[in-house]
Amino acid sequence: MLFKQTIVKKPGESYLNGLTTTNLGTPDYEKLLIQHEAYIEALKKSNVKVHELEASEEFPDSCFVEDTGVLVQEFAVITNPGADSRNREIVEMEEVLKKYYDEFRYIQAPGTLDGGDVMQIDKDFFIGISDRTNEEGAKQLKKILEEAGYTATILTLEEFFHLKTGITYLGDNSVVAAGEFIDHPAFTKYEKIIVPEEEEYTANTIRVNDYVIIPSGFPMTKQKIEEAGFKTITLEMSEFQKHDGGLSCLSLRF
Ligand code: CIR
Repeated sequence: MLFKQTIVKKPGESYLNGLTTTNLGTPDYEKLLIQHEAYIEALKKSNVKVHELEASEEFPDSCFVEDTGVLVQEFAVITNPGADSRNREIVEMEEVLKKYYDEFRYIQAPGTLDGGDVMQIDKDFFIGISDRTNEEGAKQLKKILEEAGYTATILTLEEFFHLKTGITYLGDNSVVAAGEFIDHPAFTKYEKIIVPEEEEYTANTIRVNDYVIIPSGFPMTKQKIEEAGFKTITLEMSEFQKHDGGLSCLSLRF
């Protein structure tokens, strides 16, 4: 997938008090910043520009910028994030996106939607209903996308936090899939790199131009991705994993 631009946001110290469903312990702030810097370097190596936003202490989870927007060529969709403490992260992001987009669409209450629940495969979108994205939000996005000539399939998540926690599109008709998505009817037509249960965290990877960026510590999946012909960059993600964050969550890519 050809991307030219990305937006990322530095985590603030309040990150330590952010939302999590894991029991992996409290993140180490110094390590977190080092991991975030390495993420930015990996994006630059993948030949995209990186627009870096300053940390904001009032929004502990705001480094996970992906949840605030869904970007297509024609317009930016400003989401309505499902977690109360995160909802107003969209105010800053809309301002930032005005530098790149003239046309905007909006997910509106009672609809809620997190960008992490949206995956694009060329002209086709998949939207997950999760703890964060409700049916109304998913339907609003589907309508917005279909009006612009895309297709959109809505599916209900059983297990994963966000849709893209469990599946990534790599390009060339291939997905990396874990858990409930391995045999899911919505994805039968794609070639699948199957993630074993003990490596589930690596189902959230990102393809950025010539590279697939993957988290470190998951050798079986890394090998499968490389055997399928993709070049990889491996990043330490432990401090983001502690708060349910993965590689895709940390940037908007367009
Ligand atoms: C949250 O609970 O919202 C954050 N701690 C993690 C968000 C991860 N975002 C994503 O998967 N797109």
